[in-house]
Amino acid sequence: MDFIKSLPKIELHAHLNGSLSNATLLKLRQLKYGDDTNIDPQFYQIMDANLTLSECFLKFKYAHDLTDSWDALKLATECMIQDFALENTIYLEIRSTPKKTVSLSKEDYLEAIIAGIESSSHAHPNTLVKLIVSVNRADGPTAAQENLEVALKLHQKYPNIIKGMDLSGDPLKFFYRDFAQVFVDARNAGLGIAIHAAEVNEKYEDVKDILDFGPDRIGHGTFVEESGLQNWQTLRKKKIPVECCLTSNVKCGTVKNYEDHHLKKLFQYGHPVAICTDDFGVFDTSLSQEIELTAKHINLSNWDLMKIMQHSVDFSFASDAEKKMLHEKLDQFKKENLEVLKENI
Ligand code: 6MZ
Repeated sequence: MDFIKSLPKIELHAHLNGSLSNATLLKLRQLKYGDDTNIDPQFYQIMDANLTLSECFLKFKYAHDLTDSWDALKLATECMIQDFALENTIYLEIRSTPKKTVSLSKEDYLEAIIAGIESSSHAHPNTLVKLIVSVNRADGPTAAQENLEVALKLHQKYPNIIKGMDLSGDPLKFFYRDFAQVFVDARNAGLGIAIHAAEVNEKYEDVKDILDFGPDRIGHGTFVEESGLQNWQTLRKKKIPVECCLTSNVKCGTVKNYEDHHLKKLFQYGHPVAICTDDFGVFDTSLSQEIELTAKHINLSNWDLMKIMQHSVDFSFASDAEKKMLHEKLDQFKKENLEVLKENI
């Protein structure tokens, strides 16, 4: 665990409103509701694995109520970054769905997160943070188009922060083709594309359409193989990296147990994978814990974990100069820990 604790980490798949610790929720409740600080963690956290994926989505409502103002969003972002920084995360991509609230436009919503990212760059200079603008499937194509427009506008203003677009939300809502043009336009404008794909064992036509488009990365990818040999071959041939979120999948019941997680097979095939938290607050986990669980249940060595971090840098949405800097940090760590790395190959 000491090795994992000190390993410089890369997080590529973390939703803001799913990544709030209990301490953050408390601060947010105080900000919105004053001294009414009664928190029942069960409103937000999934304590056991007996929920369906659709039930998991209800959990986010609790956070959305608390992050509906500029100050709250900035605070939530700062707290999330701090939590990752404390785990020695050297690179973090936050993703979030812009929402209109009583006091915020979608643009304000993203600006508040960016303010949190900017203020954190002083407090946590060792953690480089980027923002991916999400589209929630459940909100439909019109909202997706709005998110694209605001993402493109802010990408112009903050080209070093807004780096990508994501399709997430309940996978049973709408079809990928309903959003396809948004992602073509986002790609043409220079944004990286990360799309949740094959998170559930349904809608195989969606998986095909997503893989044919060829995002820079897919989220989960749990049922790519079940969705058809052709899809599996496309994933492998295009070498589309898969953001794997073990605890999320186990707690949402899409993967039976850690040992059976598809990361195992992908890794054995030499397919690019990243180890990610998804929603560390909701799933009561952390990036270190996810890395440890992967090592334990998938049987990966320290050397393998190191390699996953290095590959994650390669398919991150950082600039080339930033990737070089991140690789240098990992190389330095490697040099300093050569003995521990060798011991456990
Ligand atoms: C798909 C997910 C997700 O955007 O409000 N989200 N989408 N699969 C998952 N696996 C469990 N976990 C989170 O963060 C919360 C939103 O992220 C998406 C959902 O749309 C959720 O409402 P933001 O910051």
